[in-house]
Amino acid sequence: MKSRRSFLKSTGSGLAIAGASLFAPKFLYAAGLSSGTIEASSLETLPGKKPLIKRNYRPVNYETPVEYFDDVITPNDRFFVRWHLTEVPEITPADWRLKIGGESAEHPFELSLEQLKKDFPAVEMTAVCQCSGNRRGLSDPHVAGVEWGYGAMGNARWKGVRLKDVLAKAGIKPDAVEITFDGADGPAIDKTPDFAKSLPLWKALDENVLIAYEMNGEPLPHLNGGPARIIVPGWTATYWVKKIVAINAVAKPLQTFWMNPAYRVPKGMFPTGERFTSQEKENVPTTPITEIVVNSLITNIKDGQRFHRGAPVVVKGLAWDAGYGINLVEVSIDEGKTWQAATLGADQGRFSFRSWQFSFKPTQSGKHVVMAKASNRQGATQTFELIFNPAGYHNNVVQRIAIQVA
Ligand SMILES: Nc1nc2c(c(=O)[nH]1)N[C@H]1C(S)=C(S)[C@@H](COP(=O)(O)O)O[C@H]1N2
Ligand SMILES: [Mo]
Repeated sequence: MKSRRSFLKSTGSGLAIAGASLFAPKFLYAAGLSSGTIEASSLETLPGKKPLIKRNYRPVNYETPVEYFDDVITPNDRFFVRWHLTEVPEITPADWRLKIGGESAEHPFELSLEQLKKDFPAVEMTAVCQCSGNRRGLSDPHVAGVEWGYGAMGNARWKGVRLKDVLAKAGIKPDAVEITFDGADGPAIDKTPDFAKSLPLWKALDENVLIAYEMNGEPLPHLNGGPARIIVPGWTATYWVKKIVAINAVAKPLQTFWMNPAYRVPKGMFPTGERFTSQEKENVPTTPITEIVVNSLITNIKDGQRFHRGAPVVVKGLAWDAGYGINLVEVSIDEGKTWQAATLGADQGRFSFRSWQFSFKPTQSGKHVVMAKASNRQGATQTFELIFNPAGYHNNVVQRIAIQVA
């Protein structure tokens, strides 16, 4: 069923050890290295992709350069790639099977891609897929894990079927607490545990959670999880299991490395509307990461860029949150002393990136610090100081870009 002839295996010189850093939860105190480390990585082209910023080759971890975010939709060939394990089998659509079962399923069954498309209504939605560790490389002090810059995220139009429709066919027993997800990827020579995740039952039954087989109108690309993946709009990408091959309804909380200790944040550190309580324990100080925090990115200007006095400077960017809806983006051109509202672009759905734009005419020469800050309908906004946590998650620190006016 799975061809092991993936390009990952055929190239021999992998040096990076998959997930090794995840087993060393000590902090690497190297303050001051942040931005240098981010820029030191090289651009490389993976099959089917435009050049992306390489963070690791084995497993494949490549991020999207900021310049590629000039559109609200991130094209498939520019979309970041993140795998925890080195063995990522290519599965042809004809060979792919999805098993639905588990001790809390009444009628376990199996689906081909054709059946999935034929037996359940298709749904399409635009949603941001953002790695929990996006911007981890900017953490100060440094933390262990892939040193992502700003591009471990993307926004695509996903087409698939509702997970809840598929689960209904299997018949969920009243004792079910979680739905578990297993991808076809696996450990090779390294000791990284198999990637398996779960969602609380109530979240798995949310009408926005899909088993997706298309991305931006094309079959889901191999590196982004084809033939099919889970999408969980509003929650960080750790739950968006790629190359999904097994979905189980279970009566006990899933205990895998990827549920605990990985992908957790200290309890109470971040405001969260949606909590994953079956994975919480009274004597454990952490809780699973869930919703994406409010964030924004300036996409068209860079530190040190030069502009002419009296000529308009146009600042463009993106803003997003967990699906409550971005309702305000403010820009400051005086290091945060005063703020003005940017113009928001068209609303492409509450889980999508929202574009924004702001223009001004600098009247004085010298350095101008440009900052952007998004807020959502709940009144949540970005932070000015890093909320430090050992895994470097949820970095939504307001950017500061210094331009030169002459
Ligand atoms: N099967 C499988 N699914 C997975 C992962 C993985 O390692 N294996 N990584 C997850 C994480 S942490 C992220 S950030 C996203 C990345 O999705 P992308 O490669 O399409 O950008 O996939 C998620 N789904
Ligand atoms: Mo991730």
